[in-house]
Amino acid sequence: MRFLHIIYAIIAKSEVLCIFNYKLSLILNLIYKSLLTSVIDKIMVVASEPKVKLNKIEKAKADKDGLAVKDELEYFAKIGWEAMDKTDLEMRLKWLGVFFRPVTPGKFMLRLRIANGTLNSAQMRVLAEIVQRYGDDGSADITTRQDIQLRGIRLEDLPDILVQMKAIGMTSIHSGMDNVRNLTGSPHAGIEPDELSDTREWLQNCEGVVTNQGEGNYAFSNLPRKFNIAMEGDEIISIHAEINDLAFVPADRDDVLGFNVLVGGYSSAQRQVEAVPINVWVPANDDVIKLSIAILTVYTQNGLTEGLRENRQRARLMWLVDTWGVERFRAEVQEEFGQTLATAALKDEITQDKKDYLGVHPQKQQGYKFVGLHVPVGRLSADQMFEVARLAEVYGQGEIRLTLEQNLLYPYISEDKLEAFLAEPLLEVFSINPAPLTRSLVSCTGNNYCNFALIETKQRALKLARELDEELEISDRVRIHWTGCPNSCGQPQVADIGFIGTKARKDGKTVEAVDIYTGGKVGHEAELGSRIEKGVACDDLKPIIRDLLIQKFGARPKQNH
Ligand code: SRM
Ligand code: SF4
Repeated sequence: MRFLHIIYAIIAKSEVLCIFNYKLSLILNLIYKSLLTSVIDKIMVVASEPKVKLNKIEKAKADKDGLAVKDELEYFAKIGWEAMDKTDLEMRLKWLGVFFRPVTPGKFMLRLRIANGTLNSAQMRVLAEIVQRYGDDGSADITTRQDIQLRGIRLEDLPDILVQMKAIGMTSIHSGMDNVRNLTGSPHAGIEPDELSDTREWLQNCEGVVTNQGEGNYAFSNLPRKFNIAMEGDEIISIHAEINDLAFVPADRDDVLGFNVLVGGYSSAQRQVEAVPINVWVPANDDVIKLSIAILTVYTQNGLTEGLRENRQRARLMWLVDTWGVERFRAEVQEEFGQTLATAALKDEITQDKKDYLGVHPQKQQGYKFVGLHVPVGRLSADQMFEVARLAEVYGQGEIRLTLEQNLLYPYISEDKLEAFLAEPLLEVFSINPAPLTRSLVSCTGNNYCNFALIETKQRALKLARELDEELEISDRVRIHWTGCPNSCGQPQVADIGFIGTKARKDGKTVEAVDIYTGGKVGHEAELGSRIEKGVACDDLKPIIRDLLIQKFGARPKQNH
């Protein structure tokens, strides 16, 4: 180009002197200008592209898609985790649901996908066998997304474990990092006598499309950030629609049952924001899945141009909605959907507050009850998992449900076996009617396994709840949620009382502490709670919470307390 520029300059000059050069000059002039135009065009295109500074994770994903490690797992298992590339180990393995735990190096966590929290006894038994082989290191947690995480897993066993899981129709794919996470729905779907719509079918179909039937799906393996989907099928809302990136809530439109659509809810260290309606209603048919895919596509395809891939703290779907406004967001989704979207139904069908479903409940199907069991902070040992599976087979039809409150639910307990079921020893540990504070306790993983954690959560949460249950008479349940750091995995903002782990100074020392939140409401008038106290040392917490329970939640001290 530079050479051409010089030639053109010479000819152009000599052109003035010599008319014979005219034709040559004209031809060169044309070549030069067309080349120049194409270069200018290129410059203009580059200049018109937004200047994107990809964040570290985006660069790593651009180098190699997270899902690519699926084909390398055998190799990793052979070389061992110590020899693995750091980014593969700490980041990309999460696309397979495999989490390296810096707190327990070499003992991995495996996060499954259990759409709508529905599994069967055969699956539970295989999961129990997997963790059993790791002795004291092996356990499982029911998560706040109606899911199960297995602990103590060794890398060398993972290829076999994934094969075993596939054989029982389970997968862990896409369950971490920038993927669509476990799909949550009503835990009582299909068994609640008055339910409006059974969410299981939609969620399982959506799961199949998103994960490519568990094989992994490159279409959705590089979202700008995680993506949470929830769907409610009942007038008693059990999901947390308000903190999901995409939520479907039941709504009648012209006497047809369907769902109003909310988007953008999330909680993070920097921002907690409720999902907003986008004035869309979809009927309860395959449009639910089509719309989910359209929203995911719009989110993924505009991530780069709209700056979502620059800053991890500004990458969730709500940031795109903020940038465009709801109207444009709706229009873009409609374009992707390929049909005119119906406007939202005037009101949704959510009329009742969230229930916990512990205890015995009438079931839609005659002759059966469904029974909710409380699993203290969601933790299960291998032996307990075997028992959970056995009870489902002996007393039910082999089906087990998980709740967002980290509990278990058994459908199809035949009425003639109910008494014997309730007398089972497992129900002494996993009670159907625990004391009010223990009953509604939720806790994230905390510092036993999570390197983000600023405090220990699960044991501390249980101890405080049990002690206060001993001391106080409380007529209503009080939902207390603990989370070990501001990432808010334990959903403290939706709780009556929420604790977020932090550090504070006490007597010249740094100690484990919490920020205290209150006012979270769930159900038909959901609201996020707000912070009332900062940096309270965990050791000083009990009298403060005792007072709070007495003043705000109608608790009364029991005699002798
Ligand atoms: Fe979470 C990261 C555990 C639900 C917000 N979450 C993590 C990691 C993976 C961090 C890590 O690598 O150690 C934690 C794994 C710890 C471990 O060993 O167990 C972790 N999150 C959990 C679970 C297990 C908590 C629990 O005890 O139940 C939940 C698993 C759900 C599942 O089965 O898929 C869990 N996390 C949530 C929720 C609640 C929800 O989804 O309703 C939230 C808030 C809602 C949301 O996402 O908007 C949540 N987790 C986060 C965040 C902050 C996200 C953000 O946009 O900034 C992180 C950190 C991150 O992604 O950068 C995080
Ligand atoms: Fe870990 Fe923090 Fe999530 Fe708790 S809230 S699991 S400590 S990242």
